[in-house]
Amino acid sequence: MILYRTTDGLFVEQDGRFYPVFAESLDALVVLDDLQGFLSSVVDKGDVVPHFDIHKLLAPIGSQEVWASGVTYYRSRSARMEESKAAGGGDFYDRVYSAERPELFFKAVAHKVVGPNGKVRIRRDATWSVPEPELTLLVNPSAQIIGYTIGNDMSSRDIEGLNPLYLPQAKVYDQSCSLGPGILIRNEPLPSSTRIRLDILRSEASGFSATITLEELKRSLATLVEYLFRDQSFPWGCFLLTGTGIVPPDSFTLQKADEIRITIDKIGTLVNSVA
Ligand code: DO4
Ligand code: MG
Repeated sequence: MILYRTTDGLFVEQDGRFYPVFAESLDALVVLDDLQGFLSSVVDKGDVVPHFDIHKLLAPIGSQEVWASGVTYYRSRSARMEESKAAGGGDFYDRVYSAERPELFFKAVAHKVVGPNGKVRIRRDATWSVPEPELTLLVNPSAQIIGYTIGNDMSSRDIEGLNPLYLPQAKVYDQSCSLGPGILIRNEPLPSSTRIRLDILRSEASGFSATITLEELKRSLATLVEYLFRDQSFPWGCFLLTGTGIVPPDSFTLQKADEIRITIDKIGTLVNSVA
């Protein structure tokens, strides 16, 4: 079942049919003890809407904080070691890749998040920017993973490469995060064969495409969530991006009007363009 937030309210989709969800907000759903059970009962009632307008989709977020994990794939470790080598920062990425404690950082709250078909931004003071396509967890206040969506952790590689301490500036700015199109609500884990695909389309055909599977994710999702909830509470739950395994070659930087398409099996495709 996929939960969507739209300008007309919340809807759940199963087998291509859409059902209205009469809840006050996404927050009210995330705090339920059994969201999957609740949405199944909505579907069972059979109140199908005749037409679902995808142009009305909003980012599937309410009062949740958005956090992100870093260097959870070998490709992210290698790319970052290279970009920060000149500044003497390369060693940090290798050390965090092998350490027991994962890298976790604050990414966004709702007003910095862009929804499906919205525009993500390149920082005005950045010269080298990339999207980071990441499986994103919806975690309830009791630290249970209750859903999965697609996240784009927009990043300014030149700023992070100057000094790892600049990471919050490289990663956190208006429209630096995108989520959607909906949330796959599911209590069971996703199979490790789940594919994440990134396509960057550019009119002059010099875009980029790559695919990776969750098999290459170094850490378990449960461990990432356990560290995030250590000494920290989330009354409305939270989103956790799980890191990128796809980094375009060093010669690539995003440009205005590029279209970014991120597809994850069973969840869908998140499409954004660059403002
Ligand atoms: O260490 C910097 C951030 C890493 C990150 O965002 C990622 O690996 O996805
Ligand atoms: Mg990332």
